[in-house]
Amino acid sequence: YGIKFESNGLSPCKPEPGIIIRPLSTHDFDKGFTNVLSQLTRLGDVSKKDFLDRFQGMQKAGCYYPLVVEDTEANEGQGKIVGTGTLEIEQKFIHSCALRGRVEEIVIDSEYRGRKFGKLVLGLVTALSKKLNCYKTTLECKVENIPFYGIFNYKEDSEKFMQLRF
Ligand code: 16G
Repeated sequence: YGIKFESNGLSPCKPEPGIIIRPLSTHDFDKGFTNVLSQLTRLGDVSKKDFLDRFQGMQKAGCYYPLVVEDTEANEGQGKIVGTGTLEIEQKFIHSCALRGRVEEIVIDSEYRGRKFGKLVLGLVTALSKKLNCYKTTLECKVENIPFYGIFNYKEDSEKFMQLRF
């Protein structure tokens, strides 16, 4: 997506030997992408066709920026998706027809936590939203994850998140 990000001397392309962060690709279903997502919430039934159709829809919409962390050395060099995070861009009339960023589905495989991959993904989607001139970028998270998002200056405000579940 044309962004560069550096933190603590770690490069976004190769934070560790064998680890890369890159945009989602069609091959990632076979590399365990949905297994990572299932560690965030209920995945439900998602076949390879479902994945490809939804990914194509996102690409067509043009406002989704899904990133993945891949361990390229896992599975005898076949590669394994070990983390993900997505930036969504919403078009507004308000604020002089501004853009709003939404950070979604940030999750790292349980076996790969504690290696700062979550921070890299969040840093990248946040930097991307700034580069795309979003007037604000928001996210929903569990209370216990507030300190994590605080590292990148996400703050609670007086607005309350409301939802209606179907
Ligand atoms: C978290 C996620 C959100 C995801 C939701 C799913 C982040 C920052 N937030 O709030 O993107 O959609 O979990 O939860 O990753 P649900 O299955 O209860 O809707």
